[in-house]
Amino acid sequence: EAPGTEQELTDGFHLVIDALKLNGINTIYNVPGIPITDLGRMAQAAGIRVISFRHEQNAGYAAGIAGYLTKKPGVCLTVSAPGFLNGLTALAHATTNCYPMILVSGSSEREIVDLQQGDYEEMDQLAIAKPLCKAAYRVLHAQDIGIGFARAIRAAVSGRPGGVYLDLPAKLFGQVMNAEAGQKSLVKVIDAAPAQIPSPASVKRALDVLKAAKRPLIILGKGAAYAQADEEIKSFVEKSGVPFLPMSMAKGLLPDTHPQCAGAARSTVLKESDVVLLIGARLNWLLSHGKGKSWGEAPKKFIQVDIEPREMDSNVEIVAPVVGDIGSVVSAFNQAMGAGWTAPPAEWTKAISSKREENVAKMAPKLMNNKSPMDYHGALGVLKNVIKEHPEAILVNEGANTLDLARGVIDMYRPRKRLDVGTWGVMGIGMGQAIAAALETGHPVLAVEGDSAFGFSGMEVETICRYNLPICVVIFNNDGIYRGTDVNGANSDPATTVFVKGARYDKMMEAFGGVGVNATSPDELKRAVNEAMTSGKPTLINAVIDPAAGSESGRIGNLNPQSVLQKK
Ligand code: OXT
Ligand code: ADP
Ligand code: MG
Repeated sequence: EAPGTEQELTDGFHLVIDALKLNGINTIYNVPGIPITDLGRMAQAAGIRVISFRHEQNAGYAAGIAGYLTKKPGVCLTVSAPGFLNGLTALAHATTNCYPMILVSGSSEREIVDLQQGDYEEMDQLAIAKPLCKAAYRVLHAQDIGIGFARAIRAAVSGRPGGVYLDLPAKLFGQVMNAEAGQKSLVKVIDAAPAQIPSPASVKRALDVLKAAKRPLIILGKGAAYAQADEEIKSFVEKSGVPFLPMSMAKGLLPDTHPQCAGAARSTVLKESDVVLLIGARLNWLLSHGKGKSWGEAPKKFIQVDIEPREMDSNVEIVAPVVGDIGSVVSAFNQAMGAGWTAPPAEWTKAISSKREENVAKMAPKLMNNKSPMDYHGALGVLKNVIKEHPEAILVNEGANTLDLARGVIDMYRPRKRLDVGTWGVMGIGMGQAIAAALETGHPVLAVEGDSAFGFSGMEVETICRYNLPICVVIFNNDGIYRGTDVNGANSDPATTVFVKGARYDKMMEAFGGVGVNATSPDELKRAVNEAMTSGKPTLINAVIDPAAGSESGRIGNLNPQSVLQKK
């Protein structure tokens, strides 16, 4: 060939990287291996932030929460079969929680997989992923990489956000094509999540119902936090004068200390309200399906704002469904309310305030106790003040008692600062979510973890140290699941819910060069957390909690089936 006539070439590796960059995706959460090791290396060389984890599930939880925090799909990259399956739990979790995420997995040779001839890591991954996510695609030709990523991105973020699976067979990466044609084949997704404007009639119907209420309530869910319509929501809530109840991850959308916040009067407002406006919250188990004892006797009307039409009437009748994106809906509410809006009857708002003050006053002395070993309230009283002094910090939280009590005790002040177990109540989100939160926001992270909960992702403390992230992990170490006091009467094995007594999780952090502290009193805990928040050094504090302090399953013990035949 004469000089100058050879074509300029590109290949599957480079097209994948170019497709991500073209769409503003600048972070990949991954675990390397065949066939995607070089893809990670090349992506890093091309300026993408490639964060390598120790287990795909944690990389997946990181990607999911990155999607929640940024409204861009978080990308998790894994190897085939076992790596794919490890990531799949996180993909299903993202879908369940409405987080936009793309799981990209390498896969084996189609010809061999489909004939089931026993390829290296053989598995029909596309078929397995399909029922667990919003959409699943496979790309077989290099010239389709651009379209494949465009479809994946659009599917993840448009409508109700969720998880998308993208299958990339090993052979694809090495496929070569003309570089110019390759560039042309890429797609920059325009308006990936188009505004969904509510119909004026639905807006009017909703406001008419709300206006006629004597005891109205607004419930804000994590969909409202996801929407990033913070100012619109705040002015709507304030203009309406209606008390609001934040679901766990919606805490801080308006401060928990806001005069209209009914978080500390939860059972009262659920029972006594006559009209309930749900904004980005589903009537699932966390809200007792909108019926039964916790909702009281009196008839109730529900108004629901959601982007997903099929969410309406899922559990009870919705008298005023408003389908649209929360930003558009709430701004339509604000406009349609006009100037003549009257606040709900003072009798109602005063009743809530006094219940709230009563509950807060009841809790206050418990938070001041200086017991050693600590109980949950003594330790949480310290952490409540840490977040008060660092409202920009992100709180990651999992466990049973550790979760339920921290949710009630620690006030949040800003939107999207509380990240927890979500709709499934899943253990294991801790370190993945902490890592993504630190990377995506640049803010310090406080991860408050039950000792069992931490165990599901604990190896990622190495990742935290490797990337030198400003994460302070506080482990509420009560020697077990719910409590550390169970005894097995049948043989010498330990009881099923207890761990090694007096374990020192702080030593795990020290093994990788981070700061480890053993804290046995609220004072020691306070000193150690404050030090970590100012230094920004990776820190793990083993907070020694009284093994007898917790209760079975925290606040959801009622969900445990009971045997009528034998006592435990
Ligand atoms: O109004 P009333 O009077 O009712 O009072 C309420 C509020 O008004 C009031 N309140 C306040 N008072 C004063 N001041 C303030 N600021 C205030 N704020 C509120 O307090 C009460 C309670 O309020 P709350 O919390 O809002 O209301 P309530 O009634 O609790 O709300 C109901 C729910 C359902 C919305 C709420 O409880 C909730 O969100 N729950 C989520 C529960 C959850 O998801 N739990 C996690 C799962 S548990 C279990 O499954 C576990 N596993 C199994 C497992 C899992 N999950 N995953 C996997 C992959 N494998 C296995 C395991 C292994 S937990 C677990 C480990 C546990 O052990 P750890 O060592 O980790 O943890 P420890 O328990 O600490 O040992
Ligand atoms: P929580 O657990 O906080 O109650 P859920 O996860 O049950 O919240 O509900 C979130 C809801 O928000 C989902 O039904 C989802 O469809 C909806 N949602 C998510 N993003 C938006 C958005 N931008 N606009 C409207 N609804 C949204
Ligand atoms: Mg525990």
